[in-house]
Amino acid sequence: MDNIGFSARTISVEHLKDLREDIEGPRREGEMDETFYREDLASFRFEVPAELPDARTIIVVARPQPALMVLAHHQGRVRPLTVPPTYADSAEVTAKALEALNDAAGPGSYRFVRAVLPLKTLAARSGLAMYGKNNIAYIPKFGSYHRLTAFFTDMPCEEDQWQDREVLAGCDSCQACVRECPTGAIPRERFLLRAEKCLTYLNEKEASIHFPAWLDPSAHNAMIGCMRCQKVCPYNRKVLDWTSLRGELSEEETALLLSGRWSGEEAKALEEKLKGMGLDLSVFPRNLVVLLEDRE
Ligand code: B12
Ligand code: SF4
Ligand code: SF4
Repeated sequence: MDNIGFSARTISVEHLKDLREDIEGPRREGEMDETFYREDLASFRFEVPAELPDARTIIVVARPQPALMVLAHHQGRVRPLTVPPTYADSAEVTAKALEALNDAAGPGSYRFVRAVLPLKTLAARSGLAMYGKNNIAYIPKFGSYHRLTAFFTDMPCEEDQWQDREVLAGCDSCQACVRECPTGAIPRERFLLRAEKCLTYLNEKEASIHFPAWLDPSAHNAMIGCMRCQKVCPYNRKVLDWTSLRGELSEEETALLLSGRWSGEEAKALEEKLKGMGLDLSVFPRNLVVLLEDRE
């Protein structure tokens, strides 16, 4: 898989209970916001999938991915908008990973079923990635610019790579992400992110839900998500300029996106255009409004 740009590691399904404990332990200790847990973590499935009852191995895969740039024409100006790595091409990465796994295993010899599991934990527990203090997973050479995915397979687990989670060596003397985070989501006093404060959590919510009053509008810096703790990180120095320009939005298209009225023929055409850029209309919620209009 290395030859086509993927990195992969394997863990035995025996560790599903340990993986669950990595998530449930901090929850039991009261370190996790319950609403966040219900919304984002309760859907993990820490069991062998019904469609592959003889699964023996979990394969976790990382594929380097650039940040994206979209040029939005708005009120006579061209505004470059960043879409962080991993918000695009998710189906393509999964399909390519599956193809590569099938090729590596020999067509038809083993089955692969997508795993609904905590991917950073899997990557860190297999040694594929290390945690940054910002709780993001880093791989060699590409830092945090990569997409993770995982599969169950009936392939025997010849190498169970389960291990202790590791932190990047430079974090102790750095802490730049702690200082840069606009919402105080990266705590000094503990490792686990305060996910419920993270700008990404706040701006991935539905358009009808208002941003909390304490959030400074100038915190917004990307079309979706937030790039601050990744941009400031020295482990991303080599990938910071790795950006893929995906196209432009006309004044009319930007206005339609901002209006939030995403039905009818025009919206359909915009949806198709975004799809062509590898993006999805559903990933452009209300922070676009704050980003374009509050900072004129
Ligand atoms: C829920 C979720 C979120 C939530 C919560 C994030 C979080 N840190 O938990 C929100 C909405 C805030 C979010 C934000 C982002 N996300 Co997100 N998210 C997820 C999701 C669905 C689950 C993550 C998860 O399991 N969280 C639960 C917590 C408990 O797990 P954890 O973060 O790994 O925490 C562990 C560490 O704290 C560790 N730990 C605790 N103490 C200690 C002590 C030591 C010494 C060590 C070493 C470790 C350690 O143990 C914890 C549990 O194992 C995954 C997809 C998936 N299926 O996994 C994507 C995913 C993790 N997200 C991703 C991305 C890209 C992001 C953003 C970068 C998006 C952006 N802004 O551009 C931000 C990053 C924010 C951040 N600083 O973490 C990518 C990760 C890419 C990467 N390189 O890491 C994923 C894998 C999606 C994907 N397929 O690409 N996300
Ligand atoms: S910015 Fe510094 S402290 Fe934060 S993850 Fe990167 S190296 Fe670690
Ligand atoms: S993504 Fe933004 S808000 Fe979330 S932890 Fe990183 S810097 Fe803070």
